[in-house]
Amino acid sequence: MTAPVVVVRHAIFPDVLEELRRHAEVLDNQSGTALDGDALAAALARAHALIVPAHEPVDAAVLTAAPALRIVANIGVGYDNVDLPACFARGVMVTNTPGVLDDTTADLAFALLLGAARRMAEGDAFVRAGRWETGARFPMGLDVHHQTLGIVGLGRIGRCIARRAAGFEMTVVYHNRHRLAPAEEATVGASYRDFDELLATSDFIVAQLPLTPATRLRFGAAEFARMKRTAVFVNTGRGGVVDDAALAAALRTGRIAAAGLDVFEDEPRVHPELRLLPNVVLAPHIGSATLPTRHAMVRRAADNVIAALAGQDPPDRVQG
Ligand code: 8YV
Repeated sequence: MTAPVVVVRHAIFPDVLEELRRHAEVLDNQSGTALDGDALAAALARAHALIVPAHEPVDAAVLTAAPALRIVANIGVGYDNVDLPACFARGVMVTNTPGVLDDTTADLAFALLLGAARRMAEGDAFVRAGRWETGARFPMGLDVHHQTLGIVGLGRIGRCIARRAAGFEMTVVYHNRHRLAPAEEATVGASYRDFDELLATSDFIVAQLPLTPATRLRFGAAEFARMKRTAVFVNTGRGGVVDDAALAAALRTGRIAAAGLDVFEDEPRVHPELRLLPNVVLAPHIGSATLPTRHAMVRRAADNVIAALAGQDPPDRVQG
């Protein structure tokens, strides 16, 4: 019996590749550039499984080019890059990599929160430009300790952020589509607020939302107008939940104080105004970007593929 074929478009950890090779023929691509054009078409034509990073579109065209496909394994917890209805219509399973990146992403959320509040990027630029030596004064930052943190999207990553906030003796409030049970709220140490109240009363607001039709552009001019003028906004979920032009305007006009952003509406392009503003810390979607975490994500994606090719239900199957 011929071995199933797994297509991996980007370079992955060699040990995971070896593990995959024990179960399938792997059309891998350890070069620095993505498999593309005719090479990709030839590979997809034979593919039973496809492993992709969470920023790579898997749409009807990709699925049509892969008639034997059984599973799309996303390297990421988010899967807004995958056309789920098109996959499910073809009986193609979709998996993600939940859990293994929660703490790493929460660390970055807090780094952006602290960096924006204490003007780290500006301070770094101020020192590098030699302005400190000239006796120039550096503006004051904002306290994080003992302030109120509002988390919009208290999922696994949101809860890790709440735990970190406890270390800063912050008051944590949250807003979710579905309120947690009182016991869970007590465990997480967060109390529920409706959306507008959270926006109006929080000193720090972290958006930790997946991108869905319900969350798209959830934060626009009206939402920023409800926030405190001293508010700091952080987004480590998906860029599409924020109107970047409205955010830039709110930061430029002092409607809110600062922001820390790891994700953007039209990644990797960043709204030109955001790039010019001093009171925003910008990161290139590195929430999960540590070696141990990325290795765990790729390993998880491979495990999902190995299970599916063995006829088992993959551990991280996305339900339709
Ligand atoms: C990406 C992420 O996977 O997990 C997610 O949903 O957004 C990230 O971890 C990573 O940036 C690779 O694209």
